[in-house]
Amino acid sequence: MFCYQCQETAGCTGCTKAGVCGKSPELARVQDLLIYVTKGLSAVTTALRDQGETVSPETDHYITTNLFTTITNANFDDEIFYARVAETLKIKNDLVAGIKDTSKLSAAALWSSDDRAEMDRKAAVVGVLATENEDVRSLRELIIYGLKGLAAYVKHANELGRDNAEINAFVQKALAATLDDSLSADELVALTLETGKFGVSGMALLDEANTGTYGNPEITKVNIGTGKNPGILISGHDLKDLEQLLEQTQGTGVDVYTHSEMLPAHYYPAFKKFSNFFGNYGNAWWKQKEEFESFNGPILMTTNCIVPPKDSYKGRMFTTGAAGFAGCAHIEKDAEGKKDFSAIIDMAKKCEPPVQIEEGEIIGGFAHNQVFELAGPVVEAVKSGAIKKFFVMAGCDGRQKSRNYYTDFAAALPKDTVILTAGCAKYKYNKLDLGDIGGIPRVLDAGQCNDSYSLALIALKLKEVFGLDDINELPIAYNIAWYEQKAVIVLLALLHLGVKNIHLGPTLPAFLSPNVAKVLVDTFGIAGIGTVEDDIRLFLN
Ligand code: FS2
Ligand code: SF4
Repeated sequence: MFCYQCQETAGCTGCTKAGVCGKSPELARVQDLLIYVTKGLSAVTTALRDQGETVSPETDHYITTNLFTTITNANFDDEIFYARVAETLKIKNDLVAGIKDTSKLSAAALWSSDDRAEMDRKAAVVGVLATENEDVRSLRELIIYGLKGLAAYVKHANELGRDNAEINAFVQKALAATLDDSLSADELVALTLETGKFGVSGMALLDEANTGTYGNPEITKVNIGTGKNPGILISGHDLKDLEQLLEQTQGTGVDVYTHSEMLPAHYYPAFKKFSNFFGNYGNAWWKQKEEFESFNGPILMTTNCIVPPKDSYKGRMFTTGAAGFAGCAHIEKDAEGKKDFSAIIDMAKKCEPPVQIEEGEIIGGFAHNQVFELAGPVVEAVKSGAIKKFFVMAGCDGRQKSRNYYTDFAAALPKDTVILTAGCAKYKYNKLDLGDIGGIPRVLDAGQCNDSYSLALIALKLKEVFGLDDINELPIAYNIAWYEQKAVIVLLALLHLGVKNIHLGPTLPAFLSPNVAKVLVDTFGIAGIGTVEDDIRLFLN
């Protein structure tokens, strides 16, 4: 196997024996094959569009979900991947019949097999290392990882009835382009930046889906303690799953707690009406082993990040949507799109209440609409010098000790600075008592990783209010923590919006070849992180 798509990749170069995340070589192999056949299907759908034909939303959504399932920590179930490879080939073989000139199609678009041994043979030669030139490989993978992140956001929007044909067509065109040996490095760089443009569109689509369905996030205090009832813990990013779970748990005596990236659900008005929506339990994804143990009740994983579960609670872990883990029950939609969570609720009723591991409250809900409502005091605080600088510290958390940098950095920032955050990166500092500036908390949490879009809108609004020509003239520094591929699309989206001098840590992506990294450094001023002291000095200069 060879995988280097996430920040925790072995030795900061690539996982070759087994994934640090728990991905086995067999799983890596079939995931490589799924990406290959999805590229093939995308080449066919792109050729059909070039012929002036339309592609069904079902096919668009199938491709999106294929990409999403291969994101780090989303799905560890080999059989789900073999089934998706088979279905992808079936869809593709049906569509190939409509192509007028198949001679221009790539090998991936023409390959097919229903024999598992043959699939495994093919999988072994179509992975990341099949591209020999390291710069071309780097750009292709940068695009693919960005598309995976984009697909995750689009899939959530799809669940709420939103879709965007242009984004779907781009995802497929770009995937197909990663098979095209005639593209120059410059053309691949251009495609990378175009991926960022569609990243902005994808996050805007999801933002409209979330706020249009559940209202605008508002300032909210979230309980981080526990109650006396048994509970269900819901993790991941899918708000539609949460909505259905809350509806189905009404009157059952079971409380619902959020975990990790589901925390920001508390900020939406639509969920506040559920009296059993108790609070948030625990921290970022990587502390699952201890926290799922002590939670006592069933856990529903709606997306990544799954840590391979311990046997002691594996029987209490359920998956749905793009998430999966062999041996954990997977809950599918029925024909009407509804999910039946009764098995989880029945299990919860027989479980002990969660063991309290923390107490108190945390505050969040500072997505774009709420911050725009506070624009007056915020602008005044900047003008008066009470706020000297904003630090965008969005992104991901992870297990490496080097990420303590972000806790130390947040704690060491001068008291006249404000942190803008989104994503699970916030858990590195959202329970520190960093105080407020004239009533404005010093950590403003916009929401999930996809809500980094809100941070971009806030920056654009401040640019407008201060009458600046360039977003980079604002007193905003970007010190972003990344882990998986959703952070890649957030980064590409920020680059598309013209944001420069982003610092990315705790390490730069292993998939950036020295030459590709140089392009990002020279063009956009991307940099890594250093010591807390040096970086604070640098940022405040
Ligand atoms: Fe955190 Fe994991 Fe949000 Fe990432 S829970 S690293 O998937 O997407 O962020
Ligand atoms: Fe390794 Fe990350 Fe790939 Fe898992 S997702 S195999 S940890 S590079």
